[in-house]
Amino acid sequence: MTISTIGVPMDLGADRRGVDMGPSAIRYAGLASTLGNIGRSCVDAGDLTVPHAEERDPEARSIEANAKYLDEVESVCTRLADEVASSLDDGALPLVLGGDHSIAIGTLVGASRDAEIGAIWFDAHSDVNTPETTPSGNVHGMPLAAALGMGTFADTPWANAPGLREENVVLVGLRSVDEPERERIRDSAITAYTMSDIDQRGVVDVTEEALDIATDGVDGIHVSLDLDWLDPSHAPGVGTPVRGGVTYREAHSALETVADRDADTGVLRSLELVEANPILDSHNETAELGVELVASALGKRVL
Ligand code: EXY
Ligand code: MN
Ligand code: MN
Ligand code: MN
Repeated sequence: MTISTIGVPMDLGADRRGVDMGPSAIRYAGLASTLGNIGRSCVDAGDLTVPHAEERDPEARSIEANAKYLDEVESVCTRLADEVASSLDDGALPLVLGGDHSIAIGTLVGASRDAEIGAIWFDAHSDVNTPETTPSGNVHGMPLAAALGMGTFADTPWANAPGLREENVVLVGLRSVDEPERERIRDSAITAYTMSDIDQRGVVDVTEEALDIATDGVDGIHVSLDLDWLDPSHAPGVGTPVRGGVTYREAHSALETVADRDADTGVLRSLELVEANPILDSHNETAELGVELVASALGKRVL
């Protein structure tokens, strides 16, 4: 299956410059040649246009303080949803390159437009804040809540993923969850594995179970890989690092487990790599790691 790369140079959801350079850094790290080397054909659809913070009226910004730049996020995510849906229509596997994690709203909406999907969320954070609960106003802390129509996102149909149900959403590797997010997860049908679960059971066992839950009764799954899932010692180039994340080998093992399941049952429909910030990185190592992990998810093996 052809991989269709879609770049989204978005930083408005993180209110932080630098993460908008993520798609460029990931391509520079050798994405196309790496995928070519594992025998995957790859078409690059280029980057979506994303407005810059400096083009915005500061007054308008403060009005939207509980969800900064939500109008811009809507505009970008609506275009991204169309791109993702059209890649899938063409029989390709969309690979979305961020940018901050707010873009997952568009990916999930597009991926579930004509299908029932599950989602596995590899992330330090749970990303289920809403404008009522957010401590930062940053939409990259809200994409799962938006896609699932939680809180005031019930009133923003553009952000709701039509074929995604809480029952098929699995968070893996949590270690930074805000109190209102904790309650929201408890009250929902979302499954969540913390770093303690990974410590105790091992990352392969946890990922196998996550795959069982995400794939139950759906047409396929979306895998969203936030680079802050990894320990900052391996992935320093992210805007919201949290100590105590997965190691280099654990991350590869998890994504190889996804690839094994995909080889058996063809479950992987879409993939996303977000939060690489080259300004905070050292010699582009976080983007390079991201490329390696994408390759593992898409079937790279040593032998
Ligand atoms: N929970 C915090 C907030 O909502 O502001 C931090 C969210 C960071 C989100 C990162 C990208 O995963
Ligand atoms: Mn920019
Ligand atoms: Mn995230
Ligand atoms: Mn995160």
